[in-house]
Amino acid sequence: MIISYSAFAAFTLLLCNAAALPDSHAVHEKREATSERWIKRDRVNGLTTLPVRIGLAQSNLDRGYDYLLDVSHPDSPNYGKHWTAEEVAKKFAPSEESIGAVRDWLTSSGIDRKRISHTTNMGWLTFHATVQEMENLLHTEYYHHEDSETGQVIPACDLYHIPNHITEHVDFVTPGVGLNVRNHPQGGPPSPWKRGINDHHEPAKFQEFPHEKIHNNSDLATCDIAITPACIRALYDVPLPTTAVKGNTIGIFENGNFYAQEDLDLFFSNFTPYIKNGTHPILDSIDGGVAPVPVAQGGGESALDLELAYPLIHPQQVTLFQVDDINYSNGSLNASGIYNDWLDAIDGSYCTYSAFGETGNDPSVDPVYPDPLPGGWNHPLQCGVYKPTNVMSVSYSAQEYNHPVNYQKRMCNEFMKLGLQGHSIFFSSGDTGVAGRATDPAPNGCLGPNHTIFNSRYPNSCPYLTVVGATKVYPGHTVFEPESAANDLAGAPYKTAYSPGGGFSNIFPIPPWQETAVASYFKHHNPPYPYYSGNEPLGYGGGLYNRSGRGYPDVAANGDNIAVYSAGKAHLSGGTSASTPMFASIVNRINEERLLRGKSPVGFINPVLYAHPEVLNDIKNGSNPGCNTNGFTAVDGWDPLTGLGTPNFPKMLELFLRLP
Ligand SMILES: *[C@@H]1O[C@H](CO)[C@@H](O)[C@H](O)[C@H]1NC(C)=O
Ligand SMILES: *[C@@H]1O[C@H](CO)[C@@H](O)[C@H](O)[C@H]1NC(C)=O
Ligand SMILES: *[C@@H]1O[C@H](CO)[C@@H](O)[C@H](O)[C@H]1NC(C)=O
Ligand SMILES: *[C@@H]1O[C@H](CO)[C@@H](O)[C@H](O)[C@H]1NC(C)=O
Ligand SMILES: *[C@@H]1O[C@H](CO)[C@@H](O)[C@H](O)[C@H]1NC(C)=O
Ligand SMILES: *[C@@H]1O[C@H](CO)[C@@H](O)[C@H](O)[C@H]1NC(C)=O
Ligand SMILES: *[C@@H]1O[C@H](CO)[C@@H](O)[C@H](O)[C@H]1NC(C)=O
Ligand SMILES: CC(=O)N[C@H]1CO[C@H](CO)[C@@H](O)[C@@H]1O
Repeated sequence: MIISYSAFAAFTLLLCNAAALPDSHAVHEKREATSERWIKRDRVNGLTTLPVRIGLAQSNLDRGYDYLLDVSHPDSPNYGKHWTAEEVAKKFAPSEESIGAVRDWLTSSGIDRKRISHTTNMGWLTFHATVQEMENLLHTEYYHHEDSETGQVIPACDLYHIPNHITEHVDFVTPGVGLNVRNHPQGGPPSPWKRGINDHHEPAKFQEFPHEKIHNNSDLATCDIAITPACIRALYDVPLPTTAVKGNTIGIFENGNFYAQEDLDLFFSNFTPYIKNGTHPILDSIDGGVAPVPVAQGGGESALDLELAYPLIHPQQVTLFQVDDINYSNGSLNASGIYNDWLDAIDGSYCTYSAFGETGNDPSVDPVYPDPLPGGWNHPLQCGVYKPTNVMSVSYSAQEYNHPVNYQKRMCNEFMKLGLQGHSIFFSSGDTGVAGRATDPAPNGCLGPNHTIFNSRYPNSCPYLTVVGATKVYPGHTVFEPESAANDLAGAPYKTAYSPGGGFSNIFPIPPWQETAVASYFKHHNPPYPYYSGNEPLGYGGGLYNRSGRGYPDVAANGDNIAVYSAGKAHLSGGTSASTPMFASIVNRINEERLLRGKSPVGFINPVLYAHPEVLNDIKNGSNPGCNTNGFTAVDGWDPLTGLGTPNFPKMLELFLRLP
C-alpha cells in the first residue's frame, strides 16, 4: 500500500460531489494542487468508454531491507546468493490475495469477469468501462480537463473513493486524478523539474597544469601536486591488475558529457603506457546516446571517469552507459530525469513498474521518446536492451527537493532490486558540502525561508546505494600519511569552492546496517547545530538537518588534484566525480578475484562495510562547509563527509574473499 488517505475521510462529505457515499468507502486519491495549466471543462458524457487500469499494490515493498540483508550481510548464511530477475519480479508482484480482492470488488460492482485482464508484468488489472460505470464504481464525477498549452483534453476527477477493504490492495486507478503531460514537451512551458546543462554532473572543476611536472608516473614525491595512477595505487595499496574474467566490466554512466578517444590516448601514453592507444569502452548507447566525440568536444566528466577507471581495472573493460539523445542530454529540452532511462534500458520490467503511485517514466520529469526533433531518438523508449554490469558508477546527482518524493521512492526501490540481483551501485555524494548547488534553490544552495537548512542530495540519499565522498592529499603530505576530507576554497585550485556532499536524507530513514554507526557519531561527535526529526516539519525549532534520515556518504576516496587529459589538454580535476569511479573500480577488482574463485560478485556492499569498518582507512580531519556553517567534521568512525573512510585494498580483498 502507498499513502494512507484516511486523513481525508472526515472531509469526504464536503469534498465529494458524487452520489451519497457509503460508510464502507474512503477517498483513495485526491489531487494535491491543480496547475494553472489545466482548465476544468464540462462533465464527460456517461456513455463514453474509458480504458481503465487498476494498479495493484506490490507485495513486500517494505521488506527490502530484510531481503537485501539476507544476501549481503556478512553473517548471513545466504551471503552472495543473489536473486534472479524472475525471483525479484515474483517477490514484489501483487499477491494472489490482492488480485482476487480487487477482481471480486469489480465483478460484484457489475464489471463482468470476462472483461478484466491481468497484465503480464502482474502489476495491473485492465478493462474498458463507460464513464457512468466508473462514476458508480469510484463514487466520483469525471470532467474534461484541457491542457491550455497544447489543447489536449483528458478525462479526470478531483478525487475518487474505493471500499475500505480494498484500499491496501490498490495502488491507484487511471483515468483518475492524474493530469500528466503525455505529449512531447517541445513547445510546452518549462517542466517544473527542469535541468540546465550539466545540472547533475559534479565537476566543471578544471585547472590547466604543466604535465611535465608529473610526467614521471612512478614518482610518488609529487602526489600532493597531482594525483596520478601511481599515487592512487600507493594510497590504497592496489597492485596492477592482470586478469579479466569474461563479463566483469565496470559500468560507467554518462549523460550530456562525452569522451574523446584522443584524450584517453594522451592519458594512456603519458601515465599508463602499458594500456594501448585506441583502448575504448564498450558502448551501451541508450535512447540515442552518442560517444565518442571529436577531441575539441571531449567532456571533462567522461574523461575523468574513464581515466580513473582504466588504470585500476585494465585489462578488465569498461561498459559505457551513454544515456539520452543530444537534445535531452545537453539540456536543450527540459527534462530533469536522467536516471530512469538508464534503469529502463538495463531492466525492462522497470519501464512499466508501478510503485508509490508512479508507473513507468514520469513525463513531467523524464525525457519522452520517440523524440521527433532533428537528431532525436525517434524510436520508442529502450526497455531491457542491455545487461546491468556487476559494478556501476555514477558521478551525477541533484537535490532531493528538486524531484517528486514518490518518483524518488520508486527509483530507490529499483536500486534495491538491482542490489538483490548482485549489482553494486556507486553514486558521488556531491561537491557542495552540506549545501545544494549554488542558486538551487537559494544563492547559497540551502533550504528554508532563511536559506539555512542543509540540502540533501538525490538520488544518493537512497539507502540502497553506496555513496562516495572525497579526500585530498594536502600540500606537503604524502600518500603514506592519512588523507583529509577534501575542502577547497573558491579559486584554490578550482573556480568554485568544493567539499564533499554529506548529510541526512529528508525522505529515507536510517537503514538498519547504518544505525550503529550513525548513533555512535551523534553520541560521540554531536554536531553543534539544532536539528529536526521524526515527523517534525523541515527546519522545525531552527533545525538544520534531519536527525532521522539516512546519513551519507558511506565511503570516500581521493577526489582532488587528479591528473587528466580532456579536450586535448592536461588538467587537474577533482570532485566526488573522481572518488566514485575510483572506489567502484576497486570493487570491480574485488569481484574479479571472487569470480576467479568461483564466487558471486559482492553485490550491495554497505552491510559488509558497516560491519567491518576496519577494512577502510578512517578519515579524521576536515569539514564540508555550507549554508553559512562549517558543515560536518571528519571524526573517528563514520561521519557525514567521508563515511567509513577510504579503501584499504588488501584488507577489503581479504575480507570479501573470506565470505562465501
Ligand atoms: C526550457 O526552459 C527554458 C528556461 O526556463 C525555456 O527558456 C525554454 O523555452 C524551455 N524549452 C522547452 C523546450 O520547453
Ligand atoms: C622517475 O622517478 C623515480 C622515483 O623518483 C626515479 O627513480 C626515476 O629515475 C625517474 N624516472 C625518470 C625517467 O625520470
Ligand atoms: C598515442 O596517442 C597519443 C595521442 O594521440 C600520441 O601522443 C602518442 O604518441 C600515441 N602513442 C603511440 C604509442 O602511438
Ligand atoms: C544541444 O544540442 C543541439 C544539437 O546539437 C544544439 O542545437 C543545441 O544548441 C544544443 N543546446 C545546448 C544548450 O548546448
Ligand atoms: C528567519 O529569520 C528571521 C529573522 O532573523 C527569524 O525571525 C525567523 O524565525 C527565521 N525563520 C526560520 C524558519 O528560521
Ligand atoms: C525526516 O526523516 C524522516 C525519516 O526518514 C522522515 O519520515 C521525515 O519526513 C523527514 N522530515 C522532513 C521534514 O523531511
Ligand atoms: C587537516 O586538513 C587541513 C585542511 O582542511 C590541512 O591543511 C591539514 O594539513 C590537515 N592536517 C593533517 C594532520 O592532515
Ligand atoms: C530544441 C533543440 O535543441 N533542438 C535541436 C535538436 O538537435 C538538432 C541536431 O541534432 C538541432 O538541430 C536542434 O536545434
